[in-house]
This record gives sequence, C-alpha cells and structure tokens, in this order.
Amino acid sequence: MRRLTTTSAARAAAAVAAITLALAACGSDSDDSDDSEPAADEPAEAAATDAVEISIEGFAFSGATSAAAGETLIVTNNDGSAHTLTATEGEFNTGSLDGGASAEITLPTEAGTYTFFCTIHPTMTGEIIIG
Ligand SMILES: [Cu+2]
Repeated sequence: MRRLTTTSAARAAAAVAAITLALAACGSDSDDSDDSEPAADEPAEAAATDAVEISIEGFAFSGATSAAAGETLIVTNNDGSAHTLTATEGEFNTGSLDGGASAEITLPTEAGTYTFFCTIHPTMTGEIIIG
C-alpha cells in the first residue's frame, strides 16, 4: 500500500515535470514572436501618471482636490500629531502618519467624488474628485 502510493506520487511528479518543461519551451517560443506586448523602454506611459499631493498641517488637509483615475497620491503630515487620510468608504487609507511622515497611496480607478477624513481626528475631512 505504502509502496504503491510512493510509486504513484513519483509518476505524478515526473508527469508534472514533463508538462512544466513543455510549457516552458512553448512560452519561450511565443515570447520571441510576440510583438504586441509593450516594450519596457516606453517612457510615455510612465510620465503620464503623475502623482498628486495632499499635505496635512494645522489639523487640516490641503492640496490636490482632483486626480486621474488610479493616480498616485502622496500624503505628507506636517503636523506634530499623527494623522491619517482615510477614505470614508474605505477605498484608500494612508494608515497612521507620524508628524513629518509621508505615504504614497494609489487612488481608485473608478471616477467619482471621494470623501476622506482622519480616523484619529474625525472632524478633519476633505474630498478628492477622481476622473
Ligand atoms: Cu488627525
């Protein structure tokens, strides 16, 4: 019983190895002939995705009020106290930022007006329009 199981496992492993090799060979072939994939040295797309910034100072948010879908948002806390920038519906969140700290978050890809607040000081609120 035990020996039979071992033999089956060994056969299965050999079969998987053979399939993996076949797939690897196939994948390498198609990579050589596939020109539709964007080249790594295309700077245009990366440059189009700028980051927007919001800073926190005096227990208030200031800075960007709009952004492109999926854009990077850089949040900098210039206060002595820790703050967060947290979407009201939870789509994005910096987590707690100590005084002087900053964080980069990715904004939602769905267009709309997103409100946010500081979970430590819920009276701190703001909004950003994405789209
Ligand atoms: Cu706060």
